Amino acid sequence: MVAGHYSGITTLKAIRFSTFLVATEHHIDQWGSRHVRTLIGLVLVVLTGCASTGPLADLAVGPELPHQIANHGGSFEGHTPRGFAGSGTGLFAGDNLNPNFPDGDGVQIWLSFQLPFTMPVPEEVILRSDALNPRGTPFADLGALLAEPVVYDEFGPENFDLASTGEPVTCIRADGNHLECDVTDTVTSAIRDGLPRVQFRLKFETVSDGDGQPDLARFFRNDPNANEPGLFVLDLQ
Ligand SMILES: [Ca+2]
Repeated sequence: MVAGHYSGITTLKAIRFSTFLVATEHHIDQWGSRHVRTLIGLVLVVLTGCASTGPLADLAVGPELPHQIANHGGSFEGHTPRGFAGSGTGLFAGDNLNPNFPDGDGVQIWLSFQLPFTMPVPEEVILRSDALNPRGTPFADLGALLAEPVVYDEFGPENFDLASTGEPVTCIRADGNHLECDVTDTVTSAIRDGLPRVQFRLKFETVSDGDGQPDLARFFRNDPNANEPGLFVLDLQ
């Protein structure tokens, strides 16, 4: 009886503590502090040292592979021009976004993915979308669509010329609505380093073809100006 009662209290405390950790993770992610994440990860490992199951163990071990992570959506993402400060919600890459857009300038997409506290390091990570809806002929006129790693705490107009943190990879248009980019190096490095998120900027090799007409890779389900989680996923194998 005593042991069962004690076990019940322990389980309740574990659930409350795990809830606290999830809430703490949210705040830590706002700060982007890998050191605090690492410290909490160590605390989780110690606390789960005597237990192989339960909420703490789940948090400490993280998700199993294969695993998918949807894009963050909301205020962490959108598009910016390439030549001047500005931003919008829709996920567009290409040129001549609208008639008022300066001819010869383009736009680029910003994506953010939240990483678990900890997880196994995958062998392959593909950035994938099945929501590609081109306007004009961007893939014929603007070269390859590139995904390059970036790091930012807040998305906004001032991000437009942020330096990338690594080499870009070439994305492949698998078929009509599908896009794939092999981002294994960026994501596995981030998981090994305990980073809270990975972020990418998608842009074409050529800013504009200069014809004054829109050539855009747009990613949406129903509304071109809406962004939502799941328009892109990280596919970890
Ligand atoms: Ca054009």
